[in-house]
Amino acid sequence: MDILRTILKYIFDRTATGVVFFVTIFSLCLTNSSSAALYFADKTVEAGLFYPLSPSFGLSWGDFDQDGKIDLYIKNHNVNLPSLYLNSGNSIFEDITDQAGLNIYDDFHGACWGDFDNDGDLDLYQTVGASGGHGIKANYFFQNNGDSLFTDIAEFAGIQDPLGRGRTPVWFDYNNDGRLDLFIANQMRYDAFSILYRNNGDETFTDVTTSAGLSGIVLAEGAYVADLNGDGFVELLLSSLAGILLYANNGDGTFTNMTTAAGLSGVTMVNDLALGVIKTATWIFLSQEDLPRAATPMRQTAIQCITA
Ligand SMILES: [Ca+2]
Ligand SMILES: [Ca+2]
Ligand SMILES: [Ca+2]
Ligand SMILES: [Ca+2]
Repeated sequence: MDILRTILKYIFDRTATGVVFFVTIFSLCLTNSSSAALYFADKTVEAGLFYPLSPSFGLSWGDFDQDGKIDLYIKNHNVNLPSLYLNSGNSIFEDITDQAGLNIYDDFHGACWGDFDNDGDLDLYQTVGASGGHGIKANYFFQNNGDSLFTDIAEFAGIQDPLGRGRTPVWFDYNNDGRLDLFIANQMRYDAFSILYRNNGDETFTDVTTSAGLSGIVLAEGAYVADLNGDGFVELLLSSLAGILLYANNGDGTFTNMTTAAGLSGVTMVNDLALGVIKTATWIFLSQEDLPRAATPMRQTAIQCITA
């Protein structure tokens, strides 16, 4: 566990500051002995994923062509085109960004895969930073055509969110109607808060942020979902410059801010976090930072148990 924790801290410390200049892929190796060793080997070059001098700003795994092999999408911020890597098998990836129609240069931040139309293939939502939060720039929603080509339908779907300083989108079915809904964590723009879109089932969405009790979230960095209390409805957990924010799903289309009640109000400046289960308990792994970023390096990675 110490090894995993060290690796997690290494990844968090770098992805949270947005200064990853190339993608590194670690291959997990296990021996067959009873006292199996655990170690990782750098396979970036052999896998065809070496892309120097490109701030990745995160990545998203998803088997978009449904061949059973998980593929990889990397955003590359606004320095390079994004990269869609097709998993060819045998641990080799092929860059098919151009063929897929994703060769669009923009201020890309978080992206996530989700089958919003329940046709079996993964679609891709991509946020942009809206010119540092001072401009108007629509997000992208790439519908999977099923032939390794994608079409931007964000305008038709009503989920362009052009004012939002997009950070992290996440797909989840908040109302348990069988259709994936979309939450977007937006940061530091007081005329464009984080937003929840309900999936209408006809390839369009409706902004339900206010009626769902999620209005006014302005400092969010990351968004994560899990059914933390086991009632069948998914909770929303945010990393933000104001700390961790926990919104419990009430099961009726609304959420309640349970941050303080859950004992999470004392955590500040959370840039990124991950949920994990260790010995049946759910844990939050998080990275924090001090501002201004240039003046103070990342702080510690904290680990906190929120359920017994
Ligand atoms: Ca695949
Ligand atoms: Ca789909
Ligand atoms: Ca839904
Ligand atoms: Ca729940």
